[in-house]
Amino acid sequence: MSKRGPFIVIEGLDRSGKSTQTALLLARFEASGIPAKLLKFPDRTTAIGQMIDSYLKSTSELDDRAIHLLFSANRWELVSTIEQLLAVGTAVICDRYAFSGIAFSASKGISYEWCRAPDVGLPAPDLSLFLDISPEAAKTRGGYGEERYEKEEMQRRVGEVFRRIGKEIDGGGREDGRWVNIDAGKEKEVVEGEVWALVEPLARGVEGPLRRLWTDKLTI
Ligand code: DGP
Repeated sequence: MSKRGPFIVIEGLDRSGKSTQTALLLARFEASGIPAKLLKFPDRTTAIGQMIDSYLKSTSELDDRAIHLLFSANRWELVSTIEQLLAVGTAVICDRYAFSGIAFSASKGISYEWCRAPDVGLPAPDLSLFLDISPEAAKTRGGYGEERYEKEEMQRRVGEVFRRIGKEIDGGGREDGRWVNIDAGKEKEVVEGEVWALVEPLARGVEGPLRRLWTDKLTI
């Protein structure tokens, strides 16, 4: 049976270096001659993504649960693209995914289980890497921008939820893939090396079907 492409997710706090590291990871794939595609969530190019964009820029207001469901819908609308890429052996690298969905909305006080529910059944990454950085260190990297969540206290809460998610995935067997925390306070090149060391064993393809996130958490 031919292998499918690996599904890699990079998560992190704002200013943790996600965009840099996902771009460097894509370059590694390309240099190795392995087909790969970089996706970014939220994908602001779709109709749903444009609503998210104006919410993040505070040009529109939305109920916390309504925006949560839009973020989730924005992932669901890309599922067939992800599945098709993986099926033809292309690696998919995602800059943020469902874990951001839980982390940011639960940090506003919405229940963790409620936040997780709309993303149950999404394709499960084979490997999720969390770029961990303290909000203080993140702030020194040019400071937070103008967007809604880029505030120190919010980022602290978001980090706590991310660590909870990571523990649950680590402790929950292989169904939701593997989760690794990476110290993103280190030099860019060091982080890149650590990321590639974890990704390389999967880079040339993965055996077995794509799994689904948290299917044990909801009975339909
Ligand atoms: P980025 O384009 O990666 O800077 O992300 C934009 C902001 O949106 C960032 O502060 C994190 C937040 N975010 C990303 N995904 C989600 C999500 O699914 N739900 C919520 N509530 N926020 C998210």
